[in-house]
Amino acid sequence: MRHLRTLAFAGLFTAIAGVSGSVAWADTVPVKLTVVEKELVIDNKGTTQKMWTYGGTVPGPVVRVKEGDVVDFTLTNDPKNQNSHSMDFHAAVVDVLDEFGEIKPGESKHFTFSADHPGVFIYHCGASSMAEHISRGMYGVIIVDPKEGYSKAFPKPDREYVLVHGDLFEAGTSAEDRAMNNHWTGVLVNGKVFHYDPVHDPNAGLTLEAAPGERVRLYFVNAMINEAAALHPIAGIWDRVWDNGNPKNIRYGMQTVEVPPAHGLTVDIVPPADRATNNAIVDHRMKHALNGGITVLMTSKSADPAKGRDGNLVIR
Ligand SMILES: [Cu+2]
Repeated sequence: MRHLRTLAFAGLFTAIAGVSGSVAWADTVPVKLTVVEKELVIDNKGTTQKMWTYGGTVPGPVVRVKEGDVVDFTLTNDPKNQNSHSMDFHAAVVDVLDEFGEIKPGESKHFTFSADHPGVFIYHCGASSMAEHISRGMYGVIIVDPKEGYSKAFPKPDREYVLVHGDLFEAGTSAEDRAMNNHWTGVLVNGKVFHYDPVHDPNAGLTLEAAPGERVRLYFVNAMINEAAALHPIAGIWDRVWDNGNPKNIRYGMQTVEVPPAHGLTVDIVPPADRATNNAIVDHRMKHALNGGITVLMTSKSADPAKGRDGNLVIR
């Protein structure tokens, strides 16, 4: 898993006093992403489609910083690309025409911003037509961990996963048709339809895993361009939900949570401790679920200890 946080304290030595009186250090975190337009596998049987990506994957690399860090960002538009591109970090408060402006193939752009709001945010391309750039795969997740750290209301999870739902259109669908959702064919879960669902797709070889009773945290982002996602864990209940991933926005015992386009949230599920179980994490809008938007979370005592731990948040 690409995990772009670096722990260099160089440059910025700003002490941040948290509400609890604890002291955290703000870091400057260098993040460099290159836009790559390429053929990419979009399902479990190996079908490819021309996608536009940050760093060659859909979603792009997870960026993870802590509240108060300065993100030192450089975007490069590969000279082999055909299109102008840009970067819109939803975790940033800047100028849409300045920092978020587009650059041509062969150009680079640098800007910084302070990640002052904790949570889970989408980043995406904002170049015209935005409908085409996002739905061809130009999106990813930035997690801003709260400076207060964990607490009783925001406990440390045993496993963490990132799930991003995006659109799949028929190859060759125009920007205008994408904007109107014409020729829509399915939901990409971390870049593939039914990516983690061996129940509905015999070619699927991956699932999310946990041991019985573990607290599993999902950072969920809806990158679909026109439609909300109705996130529900079949055979489970969201123990806690933090809207936008901010620990202050807490709800308990939720069944289905609506996630608008270009929004994110953090949810915890705690499967039973006394048995092995399965949950189907779905976008409960049936056309979304039945066209790719289902993820199986398996719990067993033999769960892979590497999954959902140590920065291994996106299972590929
Ligand atoms: Cu773009």
